[in-house]
Amino acid sequence: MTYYVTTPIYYVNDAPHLGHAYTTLAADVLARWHRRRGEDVWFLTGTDEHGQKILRTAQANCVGPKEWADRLVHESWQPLWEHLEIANDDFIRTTQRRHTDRVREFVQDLHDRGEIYQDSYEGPYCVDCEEFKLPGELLDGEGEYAGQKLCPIHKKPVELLKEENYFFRLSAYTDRLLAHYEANPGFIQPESARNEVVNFVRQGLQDLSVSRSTFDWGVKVPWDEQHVIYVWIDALLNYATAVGYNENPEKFGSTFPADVHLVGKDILRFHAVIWPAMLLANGLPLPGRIAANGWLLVGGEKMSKSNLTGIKPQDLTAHFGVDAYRWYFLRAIAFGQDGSFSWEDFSARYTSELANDYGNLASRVTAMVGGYFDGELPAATADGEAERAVREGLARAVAEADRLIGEELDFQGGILAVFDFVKQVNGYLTEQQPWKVAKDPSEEAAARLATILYTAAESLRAVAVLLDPVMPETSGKLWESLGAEASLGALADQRIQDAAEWGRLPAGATVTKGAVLFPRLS
Ligand code: ME8
Repeated sequence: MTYYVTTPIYYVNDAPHLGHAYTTLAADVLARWHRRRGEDVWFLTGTDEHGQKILRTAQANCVGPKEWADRLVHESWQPLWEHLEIANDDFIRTTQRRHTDRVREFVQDLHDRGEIYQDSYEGPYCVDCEEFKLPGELLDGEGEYAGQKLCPIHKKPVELLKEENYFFRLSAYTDRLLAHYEANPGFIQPESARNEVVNFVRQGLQDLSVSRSTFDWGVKVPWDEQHVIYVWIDALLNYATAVGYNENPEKFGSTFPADVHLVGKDILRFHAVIWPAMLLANGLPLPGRIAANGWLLVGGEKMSKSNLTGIKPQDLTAHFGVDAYRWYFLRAIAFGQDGSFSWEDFSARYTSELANDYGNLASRVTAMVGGYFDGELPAATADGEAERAVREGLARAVAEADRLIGEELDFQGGILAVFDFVKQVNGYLTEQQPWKVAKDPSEEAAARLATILYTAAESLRAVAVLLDPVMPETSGKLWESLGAEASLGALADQRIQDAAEWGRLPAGATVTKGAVLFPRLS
C-alpha cells in the first residue's frame, strides 16, 4: 500500500503566506521521511477554486473566476512550492475535469442512496470560511462593526443567507462517527483537537446544506443544474478524485484512503466530521489520521489573507535561505500548537543552532581531514569508549527521530533528537581535541587522530541522511563534501535505517571543505 499524505487544497483568493507554507512544509517533510524509509509514497497538494469567496475576489479584480484562479496558481502558488522545494507527486485543481466529473458522480451516488434531500435554510454565513455558522458561536461586533455579528475566526461580519438547498443527512452519522473516534484513538491528532471534535459531535450533528443556488461558480448538481455543489463538499473530494476515484481502480485501490490528512485547526471539523461522514455514506474507507496544526499568529491573531496580515515566505527565504526556512518553522513550533514568528527568534536560532552547532561541525571536520590527511578520510583503528558513546548517541537519534517524525508527526522533537546528536559530536571533538593530538608525533597519536576524524565524519554522514527531508539542499552539499556519493551512491537513495548503520562511509573517501552551509546573516 502507498503511504498517502495530503495538504489542504488552498483557496486561490490571494497569494500564499507563512501559514499555508507551514502545513505544506510539514506534509513535505513527512512525505520525504517516508520515502527515505523506502516506502511507496504519494504526496498530494492543490488548490480550491470554486465558491463565493473566489468569485467575489475575481469580480473585484475585474476578471472571470477561472482566469483569476489560473493567474494565482501559475504566478503565486506553484512557483512558491517550487521555491520551497516541495516535492509533491500531484497538484490538483478543483476546476479540472478529472475532478469535477467525479464530484458529480459522487454526489449523484449519495442522492441515489437517499442521503440527500431538499429543504430551505436560513442562517449566518461567513464567506471567508465558506461556512454556515451557528448563532451561538458568533461574536458581537464593535467599532465599525457595532451592531453586527462577526465570524469568530475572521472577525468580520457574517451574512444572513436564505436559500432553497439540498441537504446531506449528516445527523444520521453522529453515532457512527463517535464509535469511530472511540475505536481509533489516533484518528484525530493532537489530543486537544480530538477532544474538541468529540465534544462537538456528542452534542448531535445537524444536516448539512450541500448546494448553493444564488451564484453559479461551482460544480453543477447533476440532477438540478440550478444549484452548484457546496464548495466544501467539492473540495474534500479532491483527496479521492486525485487518486483515481471512479476512474482508475488500480491507483485508487492502492492509494486511498489517505494515511494522513494534514490540516490547520480551523478546518478540522470539515475533515474529522463531514469528510468521514461523506465516506461512510458512500461506502468508502476512512483515512488513517487527521492531524491538525496550530496557527501562526500575528499580534495574537491567526495570520490570514483575508485580514491582510499574511507575510510572504519569500521575504524570509531571501534573508535566511530556503533550507533554514524549512527547518525553522518545524523546529521552533511544537506541531499542533499555535506559534508566533519573529525575526529575532529566527536569527538567534539560525546563528546558534544552524551556523554554530551544525555548520561549524561540518566545516571543522572537513577542514581537519583536509589539513591533516590531505582530504583522504582515514580509517578508525583506535576505537575506544568515547567512540562507542558517539555510536550509541547516533543509534538513539535515529530511533527517536524516526518514531517522532515518521509516526508521531512531532517534527520539533525529531529535529531536536538529531541536533542533540550534533551537539554530542561537537562535545566529543571538544573533549578529544584533535588539534592537540595532531601535534603529538607518536604513532599512537596518529591512530587516535585518524579515529577521531573518522568518527566525526561518519557522524556527519548520518546527519546528512537524517536531515535530508528537512534541509535537502544542505544535506546535498554535505554529502558532496564528505565524498559520500562515490562509495554510497546518491543521497536520495539512502535510507533512514542506513543512517544508524555505523561505518558506511569508507576510509579513503575524498573529503573537501565545501561551501559554508549556513553563511553569517548580514
Ligand atoms: O481552508 N497558521 O483553504 P485556505 C497555520 N480551501 N496554518 C495556516 C494559517 C495560519 N495562520 N493560515 C492558513 C481552505 N493556514 C480550504 C481547504 S481542504 C479540502 C479545503 C493553512 O486557503 C492551514 O493548513 O483558507 C489551513 O487549514 C489552510 O491553510 C487553509 O487554507
